[in-house]
Amino acid sequence: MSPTPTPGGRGWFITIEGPEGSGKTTQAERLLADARGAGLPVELVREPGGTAVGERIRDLLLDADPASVPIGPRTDALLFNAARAQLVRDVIEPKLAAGWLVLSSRFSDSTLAYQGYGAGLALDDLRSIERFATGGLRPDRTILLDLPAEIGLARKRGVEETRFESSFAVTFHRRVREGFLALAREEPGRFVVLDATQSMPTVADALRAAVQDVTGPWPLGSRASEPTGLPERIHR
Ligand code: ATM
Repeated sequence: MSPTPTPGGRGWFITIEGPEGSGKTTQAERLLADARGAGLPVELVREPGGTAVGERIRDLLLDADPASVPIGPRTDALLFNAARAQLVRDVIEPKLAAGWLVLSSRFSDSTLAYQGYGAGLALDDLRSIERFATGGLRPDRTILLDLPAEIGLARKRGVEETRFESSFAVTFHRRVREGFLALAREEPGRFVVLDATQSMPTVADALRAAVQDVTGPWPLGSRASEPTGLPERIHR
């Protein structure tokens, strides 16, 4: 059963996860536009990033320059979580407290998939760091845009390549994909897995349905229909 929105209550935290080239950015932006169009107070953030310090950490982490000093997986795990801690504190928690729908392109499951399943760090250790960084915040729903590593990497080749595409072998990316799928199997109530090889509009429809299953349908059932003035707080 879908949770019913409570007037003046806490918002919803939805994360979009998936391997490279799964279309997360495009889909997240489309969902944002749809939600805004329906008058929902909504915020889209991306990881790593979303705050001034987070964007600086992003530059450090994703620099594809082969001459830069190699970064180890433990450093990766700590830096991704450092950016996450600031994002949760400065953006996600305040918006949720104000009743907004918060969409995040990647969150903690990416650390488990990339630094855990991909790079081999212990999942228990990563979960402890995550709890410390997020204060225990968990997504209400996670949509996994799933596709084979080879297809995703081919889609991204030559376009916005980061260190993760240029320095990690396809076998790493296969483990990442399998990791995401294993996480989804562990928590079927939180995850919805979508086949990201389908057409963009098909995935967009399924993604919106998965979100509305949590928030209730838009605009009916959304806080936009309540006389609270919330739509005026839509962040543009
Ligand atoms: P985007 O492609 O979503 O911008 O993410 C950048 C990279 O950061 C992505 N690389 N690839 N391929 C996945 C990686 N990443 C991690 O390794 N751990 C994390 O916790 C996060 C949030 C991202």
